[in-house]
Amino acid sequence: MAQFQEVSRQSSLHPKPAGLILQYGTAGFRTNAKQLDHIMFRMGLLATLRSKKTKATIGVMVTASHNPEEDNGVKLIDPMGEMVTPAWEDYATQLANAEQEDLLTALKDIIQKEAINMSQEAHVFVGKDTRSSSASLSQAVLDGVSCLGGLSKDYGLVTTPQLHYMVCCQNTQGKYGDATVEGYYKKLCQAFIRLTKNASNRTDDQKYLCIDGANGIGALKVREMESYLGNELQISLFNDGNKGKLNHQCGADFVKVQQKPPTGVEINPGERCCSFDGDADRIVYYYTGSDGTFHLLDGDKIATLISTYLKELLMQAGLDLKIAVVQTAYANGSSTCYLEDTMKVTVCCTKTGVKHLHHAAQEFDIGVYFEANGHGTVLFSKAAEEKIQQQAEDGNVSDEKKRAALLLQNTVSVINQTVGDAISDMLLIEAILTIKGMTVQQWDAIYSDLPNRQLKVKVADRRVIDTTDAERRAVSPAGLQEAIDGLVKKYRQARSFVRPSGTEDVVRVYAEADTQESADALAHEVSLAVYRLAGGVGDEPKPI
Ligand code: G16
Repeated sequence: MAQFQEVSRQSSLHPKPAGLILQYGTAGFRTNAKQLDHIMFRMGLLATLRSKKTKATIGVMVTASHNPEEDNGVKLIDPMGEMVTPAWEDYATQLANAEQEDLLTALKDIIQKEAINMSQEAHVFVGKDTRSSSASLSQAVLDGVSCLGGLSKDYGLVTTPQLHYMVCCQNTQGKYGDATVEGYYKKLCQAFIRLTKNASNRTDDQKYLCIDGANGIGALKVREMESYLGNELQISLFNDGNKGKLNHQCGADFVKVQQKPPTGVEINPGERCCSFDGDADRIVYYYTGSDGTFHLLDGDKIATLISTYLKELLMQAGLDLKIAVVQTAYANGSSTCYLEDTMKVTVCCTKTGVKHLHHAAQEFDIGVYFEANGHGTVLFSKAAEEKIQQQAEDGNVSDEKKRAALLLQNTVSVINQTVGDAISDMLLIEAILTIKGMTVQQWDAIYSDLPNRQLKVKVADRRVIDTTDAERRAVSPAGLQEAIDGLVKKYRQARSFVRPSGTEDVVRVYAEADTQESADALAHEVSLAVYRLAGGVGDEPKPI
């Protein structure tokens, strides 16, 4: 077959380093960019097969999100804008790891297992972030698509959630929106303006927001979007990529893990600030107090704000829809208590990775999902969207109910339901604060976080750690969980867990306790246990 001959020919231009083994992880393949050319070519092939199989457009995003500039990676996007299914993640790993001479066999194996009709048309959307390696790597994806006869559309520089959005728009024949970057801005900004325009007494100060763009694609896209926002939001953009390095001492991951403001941002006390990550699918908020103390509002606080707002609106609209919040083991214990005990909403816990949270959130009328690191969105079931629309259009309901239903309708439109999206989440949060007339300090005061600490430990092979119970308990190596249990008992209100990262070559350690000193001490002691029992390399972890 001519297509296979073309694959053979082109694959020799994108050779796999012999013996290199990579795994499709938490969010696709991710490692040093120098090792990824063959992976990108092969993911172009796989996306084409997935498109033939689903008879729909598939997305391929070249990005390593929060990782350092020298890394890169790739995420595959399924027809409705969601992450690719686990079975296809396995195919991705098989295809990625086939030695050069076995590539055609691995490819044919997938075609046969999935009974793919190779004469079916295929369409693939490709996007990339601002890393210097992204241009040639996204070309390798395009090469992979073309040699199997697939048709590609290269969106060039876009945020990850923008590409998810385009794929969904395309496969819903425009029902979700226009599959263009302009269409994305128009849909979100118009909804934002409709939400905020009637808010009374909103001062210029309240419209002011300081954004840390992590020196990445999010900064470029915020600049592009500004003109669609009218005067409703006044943005000061820092770390826009003009001089700083991507994700270096800035961005959502840095701010969340280090619990301090990013460099390169001028923050005045009390001012509302937010940070995006490298591909703009995560966001965290923060401010500094007049005494200089740093206050972080992470994914848990965002989920709480959004679910409180939605619950109130549903009540005002007279709609009986079930809201649930989906979190991971990293969720601060205080947030879970507040959501369950005070707000009385259902809370679920899943493994790390938006694909898991997204899946769980689909089980409810309204599923609010957020990882503590600021990655999340809200999903509305089709039935929930229909009920909201009926109530907004029903001529017989009271003005109050109608007003709330209209707000809900515009809230649905401002949200990118395909995946966590820093830009969409930011507009939603800004709208909620405006509608509720709430300051960032009042939002922060909804509950107080338990002091916590996250650390990384280097081990020879992080796969020796296996976990269960949504990653809250380690089942291997032997003795590790018992060691953690013993250490946790020494502190008050304490909790700790460890898990291998799916995006970096490290083991992550999380600890929380009643004081920062205790959380720090517990995180350090657990890190030592990991180092000793799971094959730590390099220097022993030092106290914080
Ligand atoms: C990705 C995933 C997130 C996950 C994060 C860290 O984020 O999309 O769901 O929380 O990696 O994962 P891990 O702890 O396994 O390294 P991003 O923003 O880097 O794509």
